[in-house]
Amino acid sequence: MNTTYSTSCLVLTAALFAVSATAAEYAGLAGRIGAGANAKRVKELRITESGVYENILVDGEWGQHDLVRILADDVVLRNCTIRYGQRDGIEVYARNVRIENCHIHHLLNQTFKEQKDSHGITGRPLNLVVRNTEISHVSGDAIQFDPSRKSEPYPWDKVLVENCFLWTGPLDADYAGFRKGERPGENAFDSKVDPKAPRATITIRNTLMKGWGHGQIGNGAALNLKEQIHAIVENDVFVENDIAFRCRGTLGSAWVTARNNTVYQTSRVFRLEHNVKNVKISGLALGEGIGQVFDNAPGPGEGFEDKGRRTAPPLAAWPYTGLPVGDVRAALSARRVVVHGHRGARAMLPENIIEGFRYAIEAGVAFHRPHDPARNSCVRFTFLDGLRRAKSGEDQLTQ
Ligand SMILES: [Ca+2]
Ligand SMILES: [Ca+2]
Repeated sequence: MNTTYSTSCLVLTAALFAVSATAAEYAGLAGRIGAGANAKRVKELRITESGVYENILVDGEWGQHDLVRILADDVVLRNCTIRYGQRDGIEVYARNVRIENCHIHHLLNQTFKEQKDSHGITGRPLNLVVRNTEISHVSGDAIQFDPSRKSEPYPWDKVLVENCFLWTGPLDADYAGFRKGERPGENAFDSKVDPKAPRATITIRNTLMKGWGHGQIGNGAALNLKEQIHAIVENDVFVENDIAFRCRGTLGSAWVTARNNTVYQTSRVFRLEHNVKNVKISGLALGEGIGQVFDNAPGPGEGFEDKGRRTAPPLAAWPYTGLPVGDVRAALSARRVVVHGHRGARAMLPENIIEGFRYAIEAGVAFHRPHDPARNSCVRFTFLDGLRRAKSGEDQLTQ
């Protein structure tokens, strides 16, 4: 750190101002969802060719069939409403699929007492994005992969869920075999994996999960993370759940990275079962109505971390389709560190390149003061407690 690498300083300073100007970040819907008034109406949709499918109302009229099946690669399904079925909403057995701006609701199999799964989105996808989509009132899971735990022709992997609203609550009327007031559903997301498959990955971010548990199964949870997966759960908000994170160590153990999540009105925030490995929590914010943070059954195994709690913003009154994640920078006890540049070979180290700095900034570094030649330091920052992480070179960034 003897020499300032001034090019790094300039770029870094510019990036910082952009971050500082960011408005409140939301978990939940980010725009209009569902089919329009002029939508084509069908009772089922079978997609066997690549392409864009949009503005379709798939109303199953309570038939005992899956409403949408995506069986071709390279498909976009958007601005559709999928409702009123006694089986699944969307099955995806395909690669490179995007589901966005959809409204999937009231998929109710059998009765509340004789519970059978109807999922919002299920199947065995590879490279799936689900974005700006609301799923509610399903008798199984809002999203579940893979119900048959298979690897042929490929196992499920690489799923991104963002800006979604996955919820349940008491039914406002009778629907099919369900009665008014019953609360259908198991989980917002539930994982099943072929034990011989590589670890499947899913990222769930900026998503609002509400109302799971208290219903059709015991230990009902928003997230039922189990078997051989790595789940990255970040910038999500959980409201009114029995359990927010149910993390399970059996059948290969789930790995769970939970960053900057906010939880309200939840009996148990984490239920940690069977020495579940690599549960890494950072920046957890707990708001009103929290029972216990950890329900250890019996608790975490190796690789457990819990760093840097935040304070949750006040909970808005229902109804809402999105909630602020909270300003991850505001509530933290500040700590100053120096991020500095180098010349020559050290400038090539990953922690000293602009990308490394940019990563740190995105992780929540706040600007403190600019270039200080007298101290040979490039830029000073206020580093946010709990966010001291970087792709590499954490020592450099946290002094
Ligand atoms: Ca099905
Ligand atoms: Ca389930």
